Amino acid sequence: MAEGTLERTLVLVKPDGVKRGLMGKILDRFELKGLKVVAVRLVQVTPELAARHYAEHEGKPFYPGLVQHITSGPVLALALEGRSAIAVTRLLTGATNPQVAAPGTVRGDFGLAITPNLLHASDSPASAERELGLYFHAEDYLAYTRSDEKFL
Ligand code: FUP
Repeated sequence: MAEGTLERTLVLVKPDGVKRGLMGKILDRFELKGLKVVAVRLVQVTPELAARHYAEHEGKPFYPGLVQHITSGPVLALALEGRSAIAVTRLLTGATNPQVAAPGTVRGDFGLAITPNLLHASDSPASAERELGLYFHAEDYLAYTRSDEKFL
């Protein structure tokens, strides 16, 4: 297995995760895996930002509910960095429908419903770059060394 390219990805803990008090538990999964938190913001997503974020889903039956949910309270936006960070973060997130998401994943362990499915995670390098740009500016990213970095 290759060591994996160093990547940066976006995770959003959605309003259901924030309101259920699961921010810490969710962040813990990613931190324990070895991903480095390089930027954080608590954001009230506006309908305009939601439309940009979910542009690829516009017109789908679940789109109005998706926008309603993501704008229904604060989201915790996280920029995570690490080897193969995009794929690793998706793996830890679990399948879109929490009812069939594998145990051990965030959705598999904490959810039952598909629209309030706890979090969003970018699904490709192109999505990660686009989506990070919706929530963070270049100056928001902080560089530092984790004490366990030589093992990661
Ligand atoms: P994911 O990448 O796993 O977040 O899932 P998708 O990009 O396919 O879908 C984005 C969001 O749309 C999901 F997080 C939840 C919502 N959705 C529904 O509410 N109903 C569906 O049938 C599919 C997706």
